Amino acid sequence: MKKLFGLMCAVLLITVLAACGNGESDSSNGDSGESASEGSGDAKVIKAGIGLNDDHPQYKGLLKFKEIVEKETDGAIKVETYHSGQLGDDRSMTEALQLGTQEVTIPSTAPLANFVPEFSVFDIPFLFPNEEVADKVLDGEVGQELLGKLEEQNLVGLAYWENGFRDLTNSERAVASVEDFEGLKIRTMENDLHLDAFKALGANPTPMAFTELFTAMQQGTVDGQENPYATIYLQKFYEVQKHVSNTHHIYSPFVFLMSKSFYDGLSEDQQKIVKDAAVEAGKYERKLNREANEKYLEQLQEEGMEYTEITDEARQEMKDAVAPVIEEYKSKIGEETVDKVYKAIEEAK
Ligand code: KDG
Repeated sequence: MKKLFGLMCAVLLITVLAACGNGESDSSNGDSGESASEGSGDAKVIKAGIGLNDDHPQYKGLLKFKEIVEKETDGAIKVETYHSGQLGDDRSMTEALQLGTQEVTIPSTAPLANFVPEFSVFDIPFLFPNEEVADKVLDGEVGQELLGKLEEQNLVGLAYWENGFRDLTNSERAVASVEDFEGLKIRTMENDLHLDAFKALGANPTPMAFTELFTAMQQGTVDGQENPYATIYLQKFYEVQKHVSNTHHIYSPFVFLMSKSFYDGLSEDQQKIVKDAAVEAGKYERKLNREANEKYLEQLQEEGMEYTEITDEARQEMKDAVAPVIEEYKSKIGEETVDKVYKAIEEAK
């Protein structure tokens, strides 16, 4: 009887120890190198996830955010960083922020328009002439006003970062003019304006999460996609895509998002630290991203991609083809927001 009791105690002890061990390794997936439970004491933990990989300027910016926040709060806030969609795609991570099960994500504004329709103003093709004008508009009054609208969705928009001007790639043919879009199966972000703009160009678009894109191109479910050169290069899309054209059809901003319930639980000092850190890390990310976009077109060609230059005339034809779609969407986005953004662009030029 005594022996049996001893054996039961030993089994119980082993089970308890194994359970503790599991808890630690489960929570140490992040690249922070330190798990939420391990060594962080009473620290608040920010789980921050993005869709792009750890070579991308977006991830480098996120590491900068982590460095600033952990230093400025003396370790009272820890940041765990996750890349490559380890925590989900733009939409599901944004929903996790709303639920309070994740604290930070940095989606493109395009999928965010499913939460706050006014964000679709940045999906108007050929809206921004260059990055400098985009910075002024986004960091200025109308850009900040749009960030404020996120609160109704239980989200806090701390800053704009940069994804950049989007360019077309595909595995079928060189795209030099509107006619070349005919029938091409193009993956778009999950956004109605993008979808309708590509239909107007004659393509056959499919909305899809970024996390599914590489496989879809590899398996031929889609012929092509559109993203900035940095993403095309760093995500190795050249392995499954042959042609690249400088369509530059949309400038994609990123929004640095925080869960509102987490943000509201921070002290005022901590709120200021995370806000300033998101802005500071964003400046760093924009700089890295611009350097990356400048050099990667050449490297894409070195990897074997064929580059097609879009002439001014061809770009004008593309603008004409999507003009009715823009007209249609003005009321869906909200005339007031569209007018404010157009005005801010004129002033910034
Ligand atoms: O981390 C951001 C990415 O998830 C995504 O926004 C990238 O531009 C993108 C796309 O095409 O989905």
